[in-house]
Amino acid sequence: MDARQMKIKAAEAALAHVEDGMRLGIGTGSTAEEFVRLLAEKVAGGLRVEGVPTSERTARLCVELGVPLKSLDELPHLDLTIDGADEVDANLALIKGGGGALLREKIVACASDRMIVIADESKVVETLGAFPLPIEINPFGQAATRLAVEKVAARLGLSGSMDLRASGDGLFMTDGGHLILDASFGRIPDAEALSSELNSIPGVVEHGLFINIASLAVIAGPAGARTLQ
Ligand code: ABF
Repeated sequence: MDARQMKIKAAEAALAHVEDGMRLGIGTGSTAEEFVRLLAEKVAGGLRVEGVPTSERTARLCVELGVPLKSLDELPHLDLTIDGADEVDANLALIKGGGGALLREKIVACASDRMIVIADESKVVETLGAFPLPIEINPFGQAATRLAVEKVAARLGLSGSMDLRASGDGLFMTDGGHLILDASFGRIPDAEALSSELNSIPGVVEHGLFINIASLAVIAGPAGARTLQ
């Protein structure tokens, strides 16, 4: 089974949790896009769902494939969100944001009764942090925010490089008009402490640590899909 087939397997298993009439948060990334393709087939077959996309990119794909969309303001309470991740640990703590959509992903997931993560085995880790942690920051005062993040990291014994995410000739800009600082800590032994420290920095809009948000993860490997919960 190649990487794409594993993403499809995880997406198929998550689709089994989707029921007629559900209000769905729809994630971002290549695994979430496989889910959108499968969902679109079900919609064409008569399944009635309303989706809230977590990015402009996902919104475009849903429109193209005929998945009905609403805004989160129209549907502020969702039944289920299905989204990918960059890392998943055994407690369902996640690093997300490699695709740059972490703010909307977190808002949508937290507006949902349940969040199911879809991923392949390569995303499962013992300790979060090998994947650089995306930290979404306001462009105003970005140098001061970076210093504040460095101080927090040092206090928690974390070290590593921090790079503003680039795109083409310039800086990557999120759907919300913010920048992303990718923090390569290597290991984040206490993700909960880091999360709450980052939340206390005014220039940090949001960060990619998702703790106590996911309720289930469907992990696909060469031998099939398993769940973590
Ligand atoms: C989104 O897409 C992100 O939070 C995560 O960064 C990424 C995972 O992408 P993929 O499924 O392409 O690996 O879910």
